[in-house]
Order: sequence, then C-alpha cells, then structure tokens
Amino acid sequence: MSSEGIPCLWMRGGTSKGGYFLASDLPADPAARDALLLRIMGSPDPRQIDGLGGADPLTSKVAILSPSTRDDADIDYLFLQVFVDHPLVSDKQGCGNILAGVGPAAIERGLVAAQDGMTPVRIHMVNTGEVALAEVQTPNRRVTYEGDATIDGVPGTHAPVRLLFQNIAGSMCGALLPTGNEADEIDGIACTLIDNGMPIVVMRATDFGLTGQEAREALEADTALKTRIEAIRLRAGPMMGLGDVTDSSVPKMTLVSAPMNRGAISTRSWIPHRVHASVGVFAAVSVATACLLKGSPAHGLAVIPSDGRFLIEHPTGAVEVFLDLATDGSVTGAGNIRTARKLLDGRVFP
Ligand code: NQM
Repeated sequence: MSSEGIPCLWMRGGTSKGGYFLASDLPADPAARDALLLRIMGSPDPRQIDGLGGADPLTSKVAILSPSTRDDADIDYLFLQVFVDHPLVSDKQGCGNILAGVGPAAIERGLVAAQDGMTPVRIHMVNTGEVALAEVQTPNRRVTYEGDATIDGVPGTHAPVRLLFQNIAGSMCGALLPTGNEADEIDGIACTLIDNGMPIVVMRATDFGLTGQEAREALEADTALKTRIEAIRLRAGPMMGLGDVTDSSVPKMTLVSAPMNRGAISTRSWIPHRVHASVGVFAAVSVATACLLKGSPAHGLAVIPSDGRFLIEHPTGAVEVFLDLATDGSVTGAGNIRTARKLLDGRVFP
C-alpha cells in the first residue's frame, strides 16, 4: 500500500458520486486494483465507515481514465461499481451519471486540452465499447462547474454537461431485445428485456400490487417484493445473454407506471438490490425505448412525446432523455443533459 496516497478526484456526476482516478495511478492487475478500491470505499460494510463510500450504491462508484486506445475517442473511461456490503467490484455495467464527470475530470487531469468556451470530449466507454460525446463548459480554457442548469435529485444550479450517444443498442447484451421479443413472461409477470445502453427488465408496478409511486424506502423495506424481483432478475440474466447474474449489477429492474407529472412514464429502478433515488441515464434511455415497443408493458402506460424528448419520472423528480428516431421508428441516437461538480482533488490513503 502506498504511504504517499493515490491521486483522486472526488466528483459528483449527475445524481451519483464517486472517485475519478487515472489508470496509471492504480495497479494494472484487476484483482489488486479491485482490492485497493474496496479499501478506498470502505467495503464490505453497510456503513463504509472506514472509507470514502457513502453507504449507498450511488455514492460507491469509480471512474478510471486513460488516454484512448481508439482513434475515434479522446479518452478511455472504465466504470467500476464497488458494492457496499459485499466484497465485489463489477465492470459489468456502465454509468451515465458518473459519465457526466468524466469530460471535466479528463480536462482537469490534462488528458484533453480545453478549448475556449466549450470542449467536446469523445469518451470510449470501455464497459460497453461505445463512444459518448460530452460537451464540457470551458470558458477561458478552464472547466467551470458553475451555471444555470438544474437536474432533479441535485440541489442548486450548475454548468450543463450535454451527453450524446449513438449505437448503444445491445451495449452488453449484443441486441436491443436479447430474446428477440418485445415482452417475455417470467414468474407470471410480463417483462421487456431490453438493452439500449443498460440492460434492464421493464415490468408494470401494478403487476406487483404497487402503484409505482411508492418511496424508495418503502420499496426497500418490502422484503417479499425484493425476493420476487430478485427471482425474476436471476431468470432474466441468462435470457439476456448475461449468464449467471447473482454477483452482477445488471440487469437492473424497472417498475413502470403511468406518468403523474406530465412525463412520458414513471419509474422505480432496482439497481439491482437497492432502489435508485432517481434513475440511471442509460436506464432512462432504455425505458424510453421500451415505451415505443407496442408489445412492452410500458407502452400502454406511456404518453409518447411527439418530439422525442422523454421526461422519465423517478422518485425525486424527472430526467429528460432525447431519442433520435429513424423513419421506421427505431432509435438511432440518444442524449441527456447532466451536471457535474468537482468536490475534492487530493490523495486517498488506502
Ligand atoms: O443507467 C446507477 C446511476 C446509475 C447508472 C445504477 C446510470 C445509468 O448512477 O446510466 O447512470 O443503475 O446502478 O444513476
């Protein structure tokens, strides 16, 4: 263990928070790296008392940055989910919220030169193999975190970070609909198994006797519900080509209901063992895409916007994702506005 500490940027990205590291500052061996990250976060421990993690999957996240291995990107971004109460670090998902901090962090660390005004950063998302474009506000060639943009689930206003995605269908499952069906039945529940940037299982909240408007805490306290949802997830994993997902953070489980606040659909997301305080960015893109499928349980509940701007309601408000649609109705691209904030630039002592 280094007595000098390891350089670390601690940042909020969207509605998540975590450590941003340079790959060159971490062990190259994945097992040694993961052991180090568990120590840094203080896992496994439900309180993460001996580490920096915030005792919540949304604040126990890591971004590892390096110069890009690809010509069509400026940097590589590997996302790692550090489990809170299990000794597990998973690269089996990406994260669109932490992605919001990647462009700013890459500029802060000198991996990308800032332009005057706005700096586009092409980010190779190593977990899924796709490239995202992030537009970072850089007046006078310096990253600014100050601005007028707001996102639900984060107090205050900040500089916008626009994120644009293409070709994200089948990011981890190889196909948008890995079973080839718009809906499958698992344990008597109609499910859409879909991956448009994030593998998720979309189910009607009412099929579980819920309204879909329940609070995060109420859902997490319902152990019978948790058990039912996990049983469906363990069956959905192999159907989605993800194999045994017992120790994997995907697929996520999304309960949908009719929108209540002029949105397109309302969601409660299991990620996968806790309930999201809002909703993941790629998960929101995947739900919006499911709304368009006539066979999906989401379709009959959704109010489809005419302009491709889907307001996805969640426990603390709503997130807007925009979908680019081809003439045949298929989704060709997606985007979202997030904000990010540098909280600390220092050294962490594992
Ligand atoms: O779906 C949490 C988050 C995420 C994922 C999770 C995310 C996404 O930070 O793109 O951002 O689903 O575990 O919101």
